[in-house]
Amino acid sequence: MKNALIFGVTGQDGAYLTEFLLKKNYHVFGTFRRTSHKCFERLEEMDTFENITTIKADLADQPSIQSAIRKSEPDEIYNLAAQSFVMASFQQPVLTADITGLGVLRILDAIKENAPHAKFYQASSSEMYGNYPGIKDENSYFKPRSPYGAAKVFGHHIAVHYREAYNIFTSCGILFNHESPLRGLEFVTRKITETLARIKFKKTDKLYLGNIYAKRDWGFAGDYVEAMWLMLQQKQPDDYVIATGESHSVEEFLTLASEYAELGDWHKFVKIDESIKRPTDIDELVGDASKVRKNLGWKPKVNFKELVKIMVDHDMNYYKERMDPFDQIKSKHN
Ligand code: NDP
Ligand code: GDR
Repeated sequence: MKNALIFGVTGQDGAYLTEFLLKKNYHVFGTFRRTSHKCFERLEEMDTFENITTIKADLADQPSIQSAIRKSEPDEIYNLAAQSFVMASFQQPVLTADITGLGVLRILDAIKENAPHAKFYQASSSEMYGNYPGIKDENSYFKPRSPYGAAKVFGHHIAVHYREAYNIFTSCGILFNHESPLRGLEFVTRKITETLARIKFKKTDKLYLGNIYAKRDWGFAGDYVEAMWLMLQQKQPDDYVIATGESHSVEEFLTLASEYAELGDWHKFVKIDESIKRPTDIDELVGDASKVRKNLGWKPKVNFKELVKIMVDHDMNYYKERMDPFDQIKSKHN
């Protein structure tokens, strides 16, 4: 049985990766931060919480990182932990640089001292490319447009440096946006599907959005965690773009989701809020995943339309199940 240590097990990708690794019979160790509220909801929703070993660690705190590595004796380490919300990185740039950037270096240094033979996965991001035009691959230029993107560029380069300088197995997945019913509520896709469900069940009547013309290459998180694992099964470490190769605007996502939710024309309830727009945004991101397709045999299974449906269905069901029994009877007869 192999041991895997996941930094950031409580996040969206942490939940999907945990499920994936448990099915492969790994002993999964996952780190969490001390909080004043519950933080294992996603693992509980996936029914995996009881099957993993949790360890308290914060990427700001070197001793706790070292201790997590020593306790778990890992064969594989996945760093999914980050301040991952781009908008928040404009408001908290120093914290983002510390956790999303320096946090990677703290883990790498702890690996060098305590587990030099462990294989390490770094969650790099398409946000590193910025607004430079064209389809992006592993050789494309990085020109980040946010403190988050800049921190991820540091994390990426320092992971490559530890590979070259100390012979540590570090692989970076340059992942484009990937979503799911477990996506954080502030990210635009989940914000749309969750608010549509609340509109449907009369909990609210407005959806506030920012730049709806931005285009992203959106895939399904459940597909993307397989690529992370595949990268660590190779003989040699390397970097791979993980993407679908298609881009769609926020407006397209909104239109499809609204139609599928049978809410009709979204202009009736969407308001554009200038304060949600970022000081600098990226107009379009689309990735070329030929390398991972050719070398590792990975390809996405869920397409854009299916992704929208999965997310809308999940959020509609959530509110449906919690509907007042009296309202349920009324809605059947409407
Ligand atoms: P989430 O925001 O859902 O999860 C982030 C995880 O990091 C959570 O477990 C969070 O813990 C943890 N974390 C935050 N701050 C700290 C800290 N100081 N110390 C330890 N852990 C911390 O992100 P995703 O699952 O969506 O993404 C996983 C990784 O992949 C991230 O690094 C993200 O930047 C990157 N990425 C994501 C993409 C996407 O489209 N989803 C695309 C490209 C890259 P807590 O629950 O306590 O907040
Ligand atoms: P992103 O995802 O910044 O690409 O980062 P997000 O869903 O936050 O934004 C995507 C695009 O939608 C526009 N937008 C809005 N965004 C949010 N959050 N809320 C809104 O109301 C809204 N209206 C329009 C944004 O301006 C942007 O252009 C995600 C994160 O998961 C990162 O961690 C990851 O690295 C990248 O994807 C790849």
